[in-house]
Amino acid sequence: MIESLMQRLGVSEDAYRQGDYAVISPTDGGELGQIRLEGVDAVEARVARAQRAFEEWRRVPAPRRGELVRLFGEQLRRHKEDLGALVTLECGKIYQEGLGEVQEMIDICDLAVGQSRQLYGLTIASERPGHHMRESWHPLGPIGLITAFNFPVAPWAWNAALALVCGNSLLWKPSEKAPLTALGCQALLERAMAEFGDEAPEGLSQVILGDREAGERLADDPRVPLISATGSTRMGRELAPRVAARFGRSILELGGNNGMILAPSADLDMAVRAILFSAVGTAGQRCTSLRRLIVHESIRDEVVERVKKAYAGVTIGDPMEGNLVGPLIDAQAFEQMQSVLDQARQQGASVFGGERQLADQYPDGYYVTPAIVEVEQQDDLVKNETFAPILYVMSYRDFDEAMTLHNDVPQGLSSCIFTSDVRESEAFISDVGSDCGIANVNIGPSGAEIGGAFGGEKETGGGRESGSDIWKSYMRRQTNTVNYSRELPLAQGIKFD
Ligand code: UN1
Repeated sequence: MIESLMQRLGVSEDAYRQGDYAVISPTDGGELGQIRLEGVDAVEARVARAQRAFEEWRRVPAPRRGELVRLFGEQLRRHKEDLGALVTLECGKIYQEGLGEVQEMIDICDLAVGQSRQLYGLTIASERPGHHMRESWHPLGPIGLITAFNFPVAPWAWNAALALVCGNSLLWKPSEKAPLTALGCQALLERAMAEFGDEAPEGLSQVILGDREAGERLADDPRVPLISATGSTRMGRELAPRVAARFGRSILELGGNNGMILAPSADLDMAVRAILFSAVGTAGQRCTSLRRLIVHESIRDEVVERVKKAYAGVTIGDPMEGNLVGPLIDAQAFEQMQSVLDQARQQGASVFGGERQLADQYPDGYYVTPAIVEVEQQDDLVKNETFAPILYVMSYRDFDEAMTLHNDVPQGLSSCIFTSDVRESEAFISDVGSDCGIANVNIGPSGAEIGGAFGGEKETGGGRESGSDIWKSYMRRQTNTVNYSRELPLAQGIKFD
């Protein structure tokens, strides 16, 4: 299967059959290919190429740059099933979600094409006669993109599509756990470049298959003005100071610990469906996965019972075969989940689910039953993000208590409330409500559309990607003052003669 997928995507066999680093599928632990990991010298050479490509690409008019992204979007439409299946094979998310991820790529391409004609600046009133002031936006440089295994292609595309129309070149370091999807995306982009013609310079987009050292080399390079990274809070804590030390900018999309406040007035049918998708979808390996359910004490028992019933109907197995839950990424993720569940039991929490499944059929595939952990209080275990399907359940008495519990975690990515009380829903998204980058009403915390800004506060890193005015992050702002008079008045009325 892998051969035919890679062939249709346009990746040559050499790229994934000749190396000493094995790429493993989490579905059954089988080997998908072997790649060569590049060292720091190769990164150095790639940055130099990216710099040259940037110097040419920034001269191409922005709407023409948009045309390249349009062609890329067409390639993605044509190969949605192939790339979606590759995401499933390499990362284990179910095929429907693999397709969904490619759809996010297509959507951001559409947005970026429109944006390419709207890289608007401002005109500003000058205090001096015969003067014009304006603000304009210019391309930034080679952009470094670091992505994670769980969403191996969409976050790259959110950054890449906008960065390209903004006139930048790209250096992409994908997760070592998901290099093949990166090669697939690169091959499709290269096809779009070939169709686009000579204006797209060689080296406009490059993939760096490397380990942590390669990532650090990229982060340290002063020719790369912006690093946009998705991953764990631990990774961000190491990366951000390196980039800051050379005054580079970073966009960080790190861990989440996403909560739902479930009020007594909520439509429980809707809430249970939302809980199921957001806690169990992608086997709990989305940064937006629902991890904390803060439910009103009066409905707690009913809700827990209904959620358990919904969990019992979830099919676990081969992610290509119409199941709802695929495997965890690897043995380490499984062990981490088990260790957290053991600690919860030791602390007296009640644990439902969490067992390994299908071990006979897939000795090297780590399938689990999603877990529900009822806790009395929000302790350190709950405050930590465990990248696995564990849903903590806590109850609250009044709205203020729910809000306090909700915000009392170090992360601040996504959040939601289910309620029919407009006072509660408005308070939740008010200045004193959720402290997260994303706050939803009667919708779960995951599955965001690309039109909004995506990212969060506190340990989530503060970065934003995707829609809204995020394109500005990939450009440099310039303030221009033009004197069209025959005098030279100074600002602030200063006399200097
Ligand atoms: C991620 O898990 O890193 O909102 C990204 C969502 C998706 C993106 C998740 N659109 O769940």
